[in-house]
Amino acid sequence: MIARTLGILAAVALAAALAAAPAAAQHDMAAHHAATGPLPTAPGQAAFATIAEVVAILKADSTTDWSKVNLDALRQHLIDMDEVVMRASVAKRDVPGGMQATVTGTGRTVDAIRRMLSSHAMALEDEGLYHATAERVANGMRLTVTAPDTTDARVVAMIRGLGFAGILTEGDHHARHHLAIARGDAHAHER
Ligand SMILES: [Cu+2]
Repeated sequence: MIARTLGILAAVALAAALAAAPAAAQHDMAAHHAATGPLPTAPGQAAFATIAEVVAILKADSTTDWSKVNLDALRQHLIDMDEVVMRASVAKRDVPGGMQATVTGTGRTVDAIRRMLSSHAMALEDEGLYHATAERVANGMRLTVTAPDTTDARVVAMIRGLGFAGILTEGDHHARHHLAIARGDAHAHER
C-alpha cells in the first residue's frame, strides 16, 4: 500500500515536472533575450574561434571577394590540424644537425599528416630558418629538420628540444596560410 502510494506520488511529481517543462523553457528563452549583463567571451572550441576571427577579418576588409571565400576549406584544414596535433603517433630521433620525426596514424589521420607535413616542410625550407624535408612512409610521413649551420650547437639543441610538436608551430606562414585558405586563394594549400 505504501509502495503503491509512493508510486502514485512519483507519477504525479513526474507529470507536474513534464507539464512545467515548456514553461521553464519559455522562461529561459525570455531570460536569454532580456539578459543585459556581461556575455561570456570564451568561444568554447578553438576551431570555432579561429573561423570566427577569420570571418571578422574578411568582413572588415572591403576588398574581400566573397564569391571566392571558402570557410569550409579552412574548417577542413583545422580538422587536419586536429588529427595531426592530437592523434598522430610520433617517433623522434636525433640526426646529425637536428632531428627526425616519423609521424604516423590510422584512417583520416594518415592523409592529414601527409597534407600538413609536406606543406610545412616546404614552408620551413622557404623561410630559411631550418632545412626541412618530408618523405612519405607507410601510414604517414617522416619529417627531417636540421640547422642551416649544423655546427651551431645552440640551434641544433633547439631543434631537438622543439621536437615535432614545437617544429610544427615554427615559421610565420601559418596565420597567412589560414587566411589564404579562407579567401579561396588557389595556391593556399601549397603554402
Ligand atoms: Cu593551420
